[in-house]
Amino acid sequence: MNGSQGRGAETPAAARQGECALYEAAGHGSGGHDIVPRGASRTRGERSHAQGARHAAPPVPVAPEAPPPVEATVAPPAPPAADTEPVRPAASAPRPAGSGGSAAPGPSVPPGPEWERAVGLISAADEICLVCHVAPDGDALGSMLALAQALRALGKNAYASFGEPFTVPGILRFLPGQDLLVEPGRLPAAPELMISLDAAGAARLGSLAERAGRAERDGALIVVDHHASNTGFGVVRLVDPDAAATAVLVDELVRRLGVPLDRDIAQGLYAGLASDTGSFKYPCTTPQVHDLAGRLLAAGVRAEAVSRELWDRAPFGYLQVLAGALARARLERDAAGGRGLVWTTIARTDRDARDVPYDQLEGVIDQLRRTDEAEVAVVCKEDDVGDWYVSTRSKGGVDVGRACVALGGGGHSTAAAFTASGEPADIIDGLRAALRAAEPTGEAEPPQ
Ligand SMILES: [Mn+2]
Repeated sequence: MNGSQGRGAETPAAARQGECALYEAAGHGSGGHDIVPRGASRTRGERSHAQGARHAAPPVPVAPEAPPPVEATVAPPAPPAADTEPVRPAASAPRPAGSGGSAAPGPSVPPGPEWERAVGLISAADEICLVCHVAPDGDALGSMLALAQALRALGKNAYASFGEPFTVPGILRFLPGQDLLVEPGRLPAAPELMISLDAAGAARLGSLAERAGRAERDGALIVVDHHASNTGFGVVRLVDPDAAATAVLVDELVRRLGVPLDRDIAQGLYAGLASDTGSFKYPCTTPQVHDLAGRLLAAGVRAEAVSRELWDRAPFGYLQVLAGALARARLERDAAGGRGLVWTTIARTDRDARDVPYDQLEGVIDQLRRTDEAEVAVVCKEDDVGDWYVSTRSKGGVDVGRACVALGGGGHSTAAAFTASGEPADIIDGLRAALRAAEPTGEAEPPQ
């Protein structure tokens, strides 16, 4: 997977249904990141963001405690976030209000036998490698580190990793269990068991996809995921599109493994749950989600502290870049079939002037999409190599996913993205045309 066109798409089911899915987990706004078109991955320029980590967090030491062969030292500051984008639906198809119960996510996952098989494989293995999708968001990394710590509590040699760029996003550096992270190249070559978390397909594992494929051939790959687009990889598949987050599934797995939720494990799960529900705002926020959140708080998680790390902090330079982006925003009432389009741009020079790395711009779209007069919101962000990553959101009346797919990207009907080169004005011209071709989803929000 690679390619400058589009990024891996996360497509949690929830999102598809208008739920939560994945809006960015780690983003700044409650909204979420962008969507990531499937299969793509930002492979250029991410490293360069490294120095601007969101908080001046110190590099994350990634040295395994266990026996992994390594002494990895990762840590670069800034996260690559590009890809991480969102997948959470900003507002996907709204679920009927009050429909709380039914489609609630929950440990309803796959039938019992899959859980039993998973527990059996884990119990029999001493060395277990956990992997999550590239450019990990709060659900991917939080779920992985939570499970890694639970496995460590069971006495397993657990290693956790993700494909390059191996950089923990700044907003996720508060997550406990990072001492279990190992650079992808230093993972045991042939672990007894691999567990993939929050990845819809092996391609989303980036450089670790091949290793996962080998584990699958060896009958040693468990997949824990909640994307409706999951490709069906893995030998044992704990895949539930109705789960609000992979963290929901990990909670169930940890319970079945008999590991009590301690504060550190709960912290990772809470980060995942909060991320993929857009801080408990998306339609996937069911009673079951709050039940789990309640248990996590009871285990010692401080909600305000996690929320602050995930959403409520940013360097002053970010506010200045945001201000510029909002000042440049254009409202085109006639676009998007007369429903309105609002768009803006953030060039590399705009953020360089404020020393703001590319990966810190994910929350901008969440401000722009608040515009009452526009059904569609678009932010064109220039990355460090000069390509433009175009994030789009709709309120349900226009299928931006279709438009973005037509332009080489991907995503959901209400949140999608694509990558392009050239001038922003030309890119928007192309998007306008694609939006005209995209038919209404029939899920328009009620007029305000
Ligand atoms: Mn997720």
